Amino acid sequence: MKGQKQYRCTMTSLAASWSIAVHLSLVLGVLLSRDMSVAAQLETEPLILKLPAPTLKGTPEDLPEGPGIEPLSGKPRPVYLIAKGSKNVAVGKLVTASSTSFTGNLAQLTDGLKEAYDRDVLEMKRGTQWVQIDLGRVCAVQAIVLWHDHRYIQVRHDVVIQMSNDPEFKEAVITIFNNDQDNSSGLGEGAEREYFETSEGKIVNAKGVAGRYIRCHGRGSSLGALNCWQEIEVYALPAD
Ligand SMILES: [Ca+2]
Ligand SMILES: [Ca+2]
Repeated sequence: MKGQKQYRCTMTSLAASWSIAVHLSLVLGVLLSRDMSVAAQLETEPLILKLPAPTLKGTPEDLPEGPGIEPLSGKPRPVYLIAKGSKNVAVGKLVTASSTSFTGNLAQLTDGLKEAYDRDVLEMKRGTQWVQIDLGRVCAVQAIVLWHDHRYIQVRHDVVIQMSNDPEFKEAVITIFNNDQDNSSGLGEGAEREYFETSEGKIVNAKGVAGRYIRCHGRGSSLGALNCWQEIEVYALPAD
């Protein structure tokens, strides 16, 4: 009798678990389909960038390689789709940094100029350094495009991009890209690979994260210890 009772209890709890599971999957299904319909409402269009001319210095033969580095693509980048109506909201915006520059000034990061000339490059000291853009208001950021220094074909180290509404980046910091795989910059282990940044720049998908400040970290490159910057573009829709 005792055994039968236990069996009945087990069957009852199994039935209850099954009904909870079915209920949860229905709720999840509703939530997922609602998310997908929201995503479907966002119409997209190709991101059109004003690209600088490629460097005349050519491609070195001894490029760094390894499992942590995306090989250099010799082909033009495929069309990148972005939420329709996205605009570069970084033009002329205030830039601050973790250190002063040796050459160039911070305003050059958002001045629209990014040719492979020395005069279009800001050089900062070695070690992990950051530059930060104040968009002036909270924006739903779709993509961030980086041009560190395409005078030379190189791999920049510890590219870590974060967003926050706190200018000090002490609270509610969202990391949207991190390729510091060995955590040498101490911001967390990055899952992304290092990459060669050419005149096409690097497009980082910001997935609509809302924020006012964007902080871009770096730690030298495969060619030198200095931190260099030419331009940062931030494509966004106005936040709700
Ligand atoms: Ca510039
Ligand atoms: Ca590193």
